[in-house]
Amino acid sequence: MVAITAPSSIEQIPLVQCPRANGGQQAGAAIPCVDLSAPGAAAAVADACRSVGFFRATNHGVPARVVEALEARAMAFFALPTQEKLDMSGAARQMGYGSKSIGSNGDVGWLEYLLLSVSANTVKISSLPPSLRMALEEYTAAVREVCGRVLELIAEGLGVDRSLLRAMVVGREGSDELVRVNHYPPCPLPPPVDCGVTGFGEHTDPQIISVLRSNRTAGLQIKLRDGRWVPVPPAPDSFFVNVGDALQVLTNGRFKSVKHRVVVPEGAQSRLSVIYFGGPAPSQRIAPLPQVMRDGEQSLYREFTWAEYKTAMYKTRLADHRLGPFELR
Ligand code: GA4
Repeated sequence: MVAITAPSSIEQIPLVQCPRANGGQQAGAAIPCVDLSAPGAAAAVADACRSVGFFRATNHGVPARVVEALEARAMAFFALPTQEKLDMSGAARQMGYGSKSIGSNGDVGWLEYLLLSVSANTVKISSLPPSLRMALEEYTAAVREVCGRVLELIAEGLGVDRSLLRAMVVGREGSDELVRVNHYPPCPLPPPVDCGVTGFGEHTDPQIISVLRSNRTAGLQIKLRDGRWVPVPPAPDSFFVNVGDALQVLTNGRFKSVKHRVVVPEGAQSRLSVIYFGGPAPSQRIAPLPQVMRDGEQSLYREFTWAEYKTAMYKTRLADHRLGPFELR
């Protein structure tokens, strides 16, 4: 018999209890799916953002070759020796290549990643391999359009001016757009794994919306309103959209930012996900949109700017309730 010891680095990675009850098929049913090109898309998007804060988007218009090119370049990058990855990605605050450590307040996960500022479609890290940089730029340009389309549909579904939300992110000078490429190597524990290994701990995204795409490997879970964690079955041809904290405030709590996490699946596959985070410009005031408020309705939040929220966010841990200090009542 061979004794298997977990590599020492994983001792620092918290183990998360995997939900067992909800199988893939059944869980998938809890996740709304919206055809972005269908006539009723605005109502369906608004409904999904209200009930779950998360949905799967099909008919998004992003060519498969753009997605596949990025996936191939990113996998090639992650296969490089660690020092090369570090050397290529620079060391700006919290940006660039990272491994196991998320943020700067002690969060850890079983992953390595690239976190890049992509505003105005310039990937801000010039030393990345040119082929990866180009693939990222092409991908970002396409997914930014998905973000724009979803923000238009959300606005329409909320009954506010169609371009109001889109204009905060897409094509807006100084908007704060990030792309994160997460690579989760195969599970470090031999099967059967009773207790899942945390890939990315539970959190909400701070931005307006996030648009995620992953390869065929499972792992993403979302927390439903009733408190159940459900796995999100992989759908490599679709994008998943998350409501972020800023959209929760802009809608005065009508839409809720969704808690999500990644639990590394058992087996030998590695998971690759790419997330575009649509954030506004630092000076953008984040407060409920006057057009969504009913007569006499009070704001649930004290007003803040995106710059203030980011400063507060960098002082928190992943699982913290970042909107807490901004809540009134
Ligand atoms: C969560 C969503 C995005 O991945 C991210 C993360 C950011 C980071 O990696 O630097 C944060 C996290 C995220 C929120 C709290 C802070 C900041 C890590 C962390 C512990 C890029 C983002 O915008 O907020």
